[in-house]
Formats: sequence, C-alpha cells, structure tokens
Amino acid sequence: MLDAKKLRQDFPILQQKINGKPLVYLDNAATSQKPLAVLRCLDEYYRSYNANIRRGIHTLSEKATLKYEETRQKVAQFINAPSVHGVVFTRNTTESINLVAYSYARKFLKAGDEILLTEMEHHSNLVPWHLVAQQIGVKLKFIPVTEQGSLDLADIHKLLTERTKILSFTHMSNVLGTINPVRKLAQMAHEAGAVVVVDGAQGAPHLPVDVQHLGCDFYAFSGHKMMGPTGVGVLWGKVELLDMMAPFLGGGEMIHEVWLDRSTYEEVPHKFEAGTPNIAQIIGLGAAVDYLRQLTMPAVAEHEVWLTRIAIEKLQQLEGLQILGTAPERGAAISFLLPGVHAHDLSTVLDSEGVAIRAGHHCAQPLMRKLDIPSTARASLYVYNLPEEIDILVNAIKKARKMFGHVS
Ligand code: 7TS
Repeated sequence: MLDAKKLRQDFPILQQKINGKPLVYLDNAATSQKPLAVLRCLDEYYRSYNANIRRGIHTLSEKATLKYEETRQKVAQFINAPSVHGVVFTRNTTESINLVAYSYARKFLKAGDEILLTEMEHHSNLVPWHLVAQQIGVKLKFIPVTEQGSLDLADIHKLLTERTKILSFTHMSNVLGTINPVRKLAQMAHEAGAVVVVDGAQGAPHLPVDVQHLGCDFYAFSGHKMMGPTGVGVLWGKVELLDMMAPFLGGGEMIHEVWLDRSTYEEVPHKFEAGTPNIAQIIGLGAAVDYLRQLTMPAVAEHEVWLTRIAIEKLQQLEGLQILGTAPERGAAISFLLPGVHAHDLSTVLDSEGVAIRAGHHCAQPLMRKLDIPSTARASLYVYNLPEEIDILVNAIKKARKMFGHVS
C-alpha cells in the first residue's frame, strides 16, 4: 500500500488552511494538485533553458527540444504505446477528441454513416460529434446507461452495425465513476468495422493504461488531471491512422515545405502540432509521469479502490443520502444527492469547512436528464487523499443538514 500521508508532503498546496480549516481537496476529477517535482520542473525550465523548440541551433533550444521529446517517450511508455510517433501533444482531452472529429471523421465519414456514443459522456465527447453530424449528415446513436450506472449492452448488436464508423466512449465516467469495459467494446467495434476512440480524461490519471491491451485506436487525456500542468493534453493514435488524417491546425512547426500557394506537411506526430506548443507544460507533464511511474499505477488504483470503498460505506450511513452509480467496476468519482439540500448549498457549506467538492451537472447534461436530476454533489478522490478526510467530509455534510433543518 502507498503511504498517502507521506506522499502528501510532496504537495505544498495541500498544507494550507481554507476558511481556517485544513484543506480537504476532493475535486480531483476536475483537476488534480501538482507535486513539487512538477513545480520545480516548470521553474527550472523558465530559469535555465527557456527557448523555442525545433528552431534554434543553440544550447538552450536544443535542451528544450530534447526535454520536450523526452516527455513524448515518457508518455508513450506510460500508456504502453507501440511507437512514440503516435503520441500527439494537444491542450487537453477536449482538443484531442476535436482533433479526431476534424481530421479523421470529417475526412473519412459521409452522410448516412453512424457514430456510436454513450449516454454517460462528458460534453467534450458529445459536442465535437454534434459538429460533425451537423456538417456531414452523420447520425449519432447512443448506448444507454442502466440504473446502476453501467452501459446497457443488451442491444449492442442493433446499435453497432456496419453503418457504425466510430465508437467513442469514456474510460471512466466523471459522474458515476463507472469504469467501462474498453477492451470488450473495442473488440466488438472492430468486428463491426468501426474505429474506437476512448476518452481517457478520467482513465489515465487513475488506472494503469495499456493502449495495446485495451485495443483502441485513439486514446485522449489531459495532463492537468494527472498531476501535470494545465494546457497540455495527449492524443495517442495508431500511427497508420494518424498518417492518413489531414492536419488539424496549420502553421509553423507542422510543415515540411511551404510555397506561397501550398504546403507539404511534417510526419506524425509533428503534423498535428502547429505553432509554438506549451513547451513548459509539456516538459512539466514529463515530471508528472515520472512521479506517477514511481508510485506505480497499480498502487495508485489500489489506494483509490480502498479509499472509495471507505467513502461509500461512510456516506451510505447518512440517512437518505443517495449515491449515484453503483457499477461493480468503479473509480473514485462519487456523486450523491442529499434530500432537502441543494448540491450548490452543500458545496458552499462544505467549503466553509475547508472541503472542496464539485456541485452541478459535471458537463454531462444528457446524463443528468436521463437520471432526472438537475445536479449532484461529487467528491472525487486521488492518491493523496486519506480516510481522515472522508470523516471530515461526512461531518461537514451532517453540519450542512442541520443548517438546512434536517436531523442527522
Ligand atoms: N472527459 C471527461 C470524462 C472528463 O471528466 C473531462 C473533464 C473531460 C473530458 C474534459 O477534460 P478537459 O481537460 O479537456 O477539460 N471533467 C471535468 C469534471 O468532471 N469537472 O471538471 C472537469
């Protein structure tokens, strides 16, 4: 087991008080905190080798370029990518999915084709496909969600047909915590001839990810949710698919040769990295990957399974509290409803106790509509959270209940 107490010392932000109370940070699905190793890495970059990459033939530029490309190797290893060329740096998961929607779907899909999504998707894995559907007349279909919060695969063979050209779904729901059976779905999709896109925003930070074992074609994730800086995301794709795709954005760095009226492009992944990238943040992501690899992802997942079980048990002891999402395979995002207390009010009271959770629709409005609720409160855990913090959460919820006139 990881020593989470010791590990917390690596996170300066967690040492502070909020409203006079020790910070209990339970909003990790939105963004994670950053260890000293990442903060130092950013500081070192700006202090000692800040330069643009792949342009200057001088020491600083060469060092920055080396570190930038080293991160690509680290990321490739982290997700067991077969080749470093399949790792494209973007700004975040949202941009990674948009890249596939623009450069793959718009090029290879035509009117009448279908894209299969699920009812539990984050807006970032819905809206890019809405845009494709409006533009080229593709039809969107959806795998339903059961009451438990799992994907309902009973009618999958009606939904996944030879008309399906893309299946795109989340590795783990940011609302329900459900971990989806990626490998099984990828196999089914490939049998039907579809390309598989996985939204790994909640997968890569929390679970061991092996893209070859999962069998997907694209895997998208964000650095900021896995201890890295904001402004950096990853799209991993099979090189043979990336090769066939059109560039997403045009400009400097992604070209091979340019004439006044036309241009040729670099090989992948550079073809998809137009303009000066977020160099510092990408190098910072390398430090985050090093940190997670040192903890080991199985140990990260083990800690979260353990703590999630404790959290669910303790929350369930609060009378009336309803946890949404009871799938057997679940991660550390725990949404709940507290009758008589609006999620936003609850979040405000918890904040006064130093507890940070998220309240709202969690960018999954269609899922909220399906569940027939406007919003939930959500506690989302990470590797530095402790059982003591769950007790603080539970006591703060009891306090909120009293304030709103309910006994606990
Ligand atoms: N997909 C999933 C499953 C997510 O949880 C999120 C962010 C995204 C995509 C988008 O990530 P981004 O880095 O491109 O913004 N989820 C959340 C959340 O649950 N609360 O705040 C952001």
